[in-house]
Amino acid sequence: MELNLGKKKLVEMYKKMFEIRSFEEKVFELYAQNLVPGTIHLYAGEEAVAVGVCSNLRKDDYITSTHRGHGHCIAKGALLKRIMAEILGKKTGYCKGKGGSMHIADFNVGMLGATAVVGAGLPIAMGAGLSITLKKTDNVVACFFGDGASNQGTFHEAINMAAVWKLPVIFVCENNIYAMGTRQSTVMLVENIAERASAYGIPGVTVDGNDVIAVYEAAREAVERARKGEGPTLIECKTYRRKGHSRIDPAKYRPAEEVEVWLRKDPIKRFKEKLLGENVLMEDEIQQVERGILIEIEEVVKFAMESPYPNAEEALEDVYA
Ligand SMILES: Cc1ncc(C[n+]2csc(CCOP(=O)(O)OP(=O)(O)O)c2C)c(N)n1
Ligand SMILES: [Mg+2]
Repeated sequence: MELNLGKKKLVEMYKKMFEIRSFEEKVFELYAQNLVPGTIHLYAGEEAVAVGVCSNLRKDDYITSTHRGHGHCIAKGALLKRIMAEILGKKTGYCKGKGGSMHIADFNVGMLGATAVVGAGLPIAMGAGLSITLKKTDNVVACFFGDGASNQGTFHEAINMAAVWKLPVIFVCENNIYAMGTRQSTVMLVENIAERASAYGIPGVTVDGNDVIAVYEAAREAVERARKGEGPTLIECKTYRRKGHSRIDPAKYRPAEEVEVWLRKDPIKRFKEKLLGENVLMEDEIQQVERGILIEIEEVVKFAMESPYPNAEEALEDVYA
């Protein structure tokens, strides 16, 4: 982890990571209080991936997301209040309270959408890449998906087509070792999913997905390559979710020693230690940043809690038929 990005950028990255973690902890708390209709898939533990990648993107670049999408939305600059309101099923949410946790999108910040269908983001990212190429702009698309999604046909189809047409897409595999309760090694003979890139003739790299700087560096190279019209890259980020797959899944299928090892590699703790160790930030500055975010999250919750639910008559509005 080399810290030569400048204090401003590093603080911004720490803030985003801490913001995602605090947001997710709050969502879990609200879920436990029965205030969240529908299900949730928390991103806690994987913050370095979304933040490392999105810190290389401009506002007019794009991302596609997954069922585990809150972190991607926040990293790309979507509004916390509207994400939280959507999760609580409120009218002020991104889908007017009718989509919930897995359907958040904000075209104003290039967030093309989360999707509950595993692997469905890959062809959408490929299509956005094609549109960029046809419009001849220098934008890029970052496409987040899991290890499980990399076994879907869409992974092959989208990456192959993006490779052949040299589309500006960064395929980011968040390898957290599990797809629900299915361990990667029981359904794949390759250890590193990035190896699959060679099948499409594009670069593939595996990085420590709990090291935000490592992710940032890998994404920087991939983004530069994509902006120059040299085509896509597959980045595999090895990471781990702190909680179970969804809701209150106790994740009993994960060995206790494994959980312990990964919790010790917590991306936020590691980044904080690095920032303090290299005197980029002092302890009191970090505390100030964290306090500010916790206050912000309280305001976000208040806004969402006080927002109204949609009326029953609105159920058929915004429906395409
Ligand atoms: C096409 C499809 N198949 C199955 C499911 C059920 N499902 C939801 S999440 C999930 C696991 C996804 O695993 P991965 O891609 O590794 O993402 P992670 O949850 O680990 O972030 C599955 C099988 C689904 N939503 N869509
Ligand atoms: Mg997974």
